[in-house]
Amino acid sequence: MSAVAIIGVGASGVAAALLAHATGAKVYVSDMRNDAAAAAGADRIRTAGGDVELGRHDVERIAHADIVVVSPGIPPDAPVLRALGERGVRWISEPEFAFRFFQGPLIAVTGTNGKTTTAALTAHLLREAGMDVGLGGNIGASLGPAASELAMRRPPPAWYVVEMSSFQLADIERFRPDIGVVTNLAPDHLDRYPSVAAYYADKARIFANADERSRWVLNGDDAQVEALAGDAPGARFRFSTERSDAAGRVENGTLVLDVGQGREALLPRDELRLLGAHNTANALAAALAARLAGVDGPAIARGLRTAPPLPHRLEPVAEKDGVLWVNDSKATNVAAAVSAVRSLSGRPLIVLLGGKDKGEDLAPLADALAGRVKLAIVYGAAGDRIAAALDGRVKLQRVREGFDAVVAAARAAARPGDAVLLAPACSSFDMFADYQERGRRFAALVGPSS
Ligand code: UMA
Repeated sequence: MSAVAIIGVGASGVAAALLAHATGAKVYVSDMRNDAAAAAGADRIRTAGGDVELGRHDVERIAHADIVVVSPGIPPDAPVLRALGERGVRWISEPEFAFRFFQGPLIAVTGTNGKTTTAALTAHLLREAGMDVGLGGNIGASLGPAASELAMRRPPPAWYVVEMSSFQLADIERFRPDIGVVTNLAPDHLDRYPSVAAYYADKARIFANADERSRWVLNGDDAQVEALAGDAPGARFRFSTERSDAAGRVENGTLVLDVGQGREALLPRDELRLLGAHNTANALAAALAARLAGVDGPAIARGLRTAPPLPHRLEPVAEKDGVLWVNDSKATNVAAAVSAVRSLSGRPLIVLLGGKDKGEDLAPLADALAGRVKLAIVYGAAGDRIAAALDGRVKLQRVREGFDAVVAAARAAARPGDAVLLAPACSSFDMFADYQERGRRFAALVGPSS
């Protein structure tokens, strides 16, 4: 019987433990935490017959396992990984472990922004064509499970669609998508990575096991994505909102595909329910992935017409007294906040910015906001640094109280015809458990449409 050691008792750890147990392995899971959430995860594993230890990692025991599976939230400089590294022990990420048990073709989606929208939309398009799809990975619990849970599905789905973060790609060995999608690249996670190059190097792992049968859906408007792909083998299909030679493109306002079997017009861009140019790019990426997976043009067009915006992603939450309130709590980096601001350029805009500082260069934010926004309300741990970056370029209000006061300040400043956009450019961890809690609080404070 093989022994599998799993580090972390979150969504990844529990799913990997249940999968390992189902495959007949002896399971040992450990987590530094010892709170109620950890205990709930531990209970699920123990009920299935696995062994769990909370509050410490038994490095000796982990080092003796045949396979070590690590949760993505554990940074490579965590003491437990440093100790294992010093002993020459190798570990793999949870989706790598799951992949070893997948029984069907895989679409993997990575990139800095738009991963979740593109992955969810791809799954929606495949389902529109009647295919059974397993959607999961880094997508977040409300939209899909960890990859290991997908690996346990019986019968297996016709296609697996898995969102992959850089943290998960870092520790793959054999993980090989049949269709790999890279949405875009921009600086992010600099609180974990020593440099942007190190972050991109983990993203590039999606190409690690590429071969001649691989098919890549790549952002043709992003030179960094092209550079990331390098000379990886496989066929390339580019999507672009600007180029007329791309396999997925916009022609006179219509989304068009050409994957080598002739030109297929899908639908006018205006008929997408998703706002913004970046969502046109996401829609083209998903359409290409679905086309390559065998979905025909009419089914893709139908699916694109019906796909609703996902929660916390440029999600209009209310129109009240003539003011449109938009929740883009998922805009946790500068590039995403900039896209959000550009997408709402039709109305005078009040933008809410702040949260935990991830150390990004804020100059592009100042450039994008200058001349475009009526007021920037800045708050939270990053508030002072954002205020300094925007000073003199944008009308500013600094709120030092909690998040409720931020929304109250926006309400006081907004006039009929304005839009208020929560696009914080930061993670939420200074005030909230995650971006979803921040988005929910925003929507609750705004209240229903009048
Ligand atoms: N821990 C230890 N020892 C340590 C350090 C941490 O035991 O030294 C423990 C922590 O106490 C915690 C666990 O390790 O219990 C780490 O769990 P985790 O943070 O990896 O969280 P999971 O619940 O497994 O969720 C992860 C993803 N989270 C992160 O990558 C931070 C989820 O993505 C994903 O949905 C899930 O796996 C299933 O695949 C969320 C996310 O925010 C949505 N992702 C980031 C993003 O998109 O920006 C990367």
